Amino acid sequence: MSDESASVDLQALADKAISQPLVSHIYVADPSAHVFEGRLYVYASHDVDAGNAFNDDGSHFDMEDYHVLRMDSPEGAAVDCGVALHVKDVPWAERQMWAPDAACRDGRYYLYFPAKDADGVFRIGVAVGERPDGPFTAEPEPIEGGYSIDPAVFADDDGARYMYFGGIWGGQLQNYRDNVYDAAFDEPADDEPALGPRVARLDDGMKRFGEASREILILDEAGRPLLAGDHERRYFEGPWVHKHKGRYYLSYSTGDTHFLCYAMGDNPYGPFTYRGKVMTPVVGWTTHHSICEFEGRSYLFYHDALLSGGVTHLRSVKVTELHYDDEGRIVTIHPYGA
Ligand code: FUB
Repeated sequence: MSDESASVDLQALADKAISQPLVSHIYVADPSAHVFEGRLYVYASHDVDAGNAFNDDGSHFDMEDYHVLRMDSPEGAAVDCGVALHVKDVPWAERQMWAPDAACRDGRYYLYFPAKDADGVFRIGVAVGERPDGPFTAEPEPIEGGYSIDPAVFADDDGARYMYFGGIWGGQLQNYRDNVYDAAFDEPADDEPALGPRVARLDDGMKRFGEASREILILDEAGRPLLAGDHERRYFEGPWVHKHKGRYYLSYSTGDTHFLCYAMGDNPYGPFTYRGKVMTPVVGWTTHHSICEFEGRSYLFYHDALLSGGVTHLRSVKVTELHYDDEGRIVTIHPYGA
């Protein structure tokens, strides 16, 4: 994972950028947006420069806390609600507070987050608060069966909540098979099915899985599993599930090819069939998003590294409207114009 933005004409891209950072006094990334109590809340990683070397493990993403942004509308100003949770207040976590998400049930709010434990293994934890912007109090132990990175919680119409998670390379998903960890496990060969994200229904208490997580299958349009060598389409990290006109959409990052892609399915567990790109690459190595409806319109929350001059671990959150065609396909967004 290297910083590939050095040779890019950043000023030309800045001139054509379709959106501006929601906040510019700090760097924030990995936005998970939700409407709670009639307002938009964006749960984000808080990027800092810890001085670590760039590598494929993502050691340069060494974040310590989370900030929540609040907006009255997608066009309105974003208010930084301050620190919602710090790694020093999470008993089991050592470092690298990566992409979070949040959910609400029965008037309480739950912040879900990945971090490395003392053994350098990513776990997924939960912290509980009384308000959408926290503060949140972390549970003493990570969620049993929650591992790797990038938790995203989807609330279905029947009230069930599902957590999607997992990311390869620095996110360590390749070290698991059937929920068993072994550092010797690796990515499948190029001609084998790619690893998919995991999904598990949360129990009603929201702090545990109600079942063992299972892998999600992503198929190509001919019904065959996407292959591990298909880097333009295969799952890498950053899952997000939303529903539109009764169909389930799984969107995600392709990592080293820097696309946001999506696949469609008929239920929360999949399989999902690949349908195309949500967004073409942004400035910076990572691309990460969420999709949120507000007052009948759909919005894509995403990040890029333009404000930092292309420093890949110093990112800014942005938002733009997202559109569907008549067949429910997402119209591809070009962050710096078509
Ligand atoms: O912010 C750290 C990691 O970068 C996230 O967990 C990934 O999704 C990528 O955005």
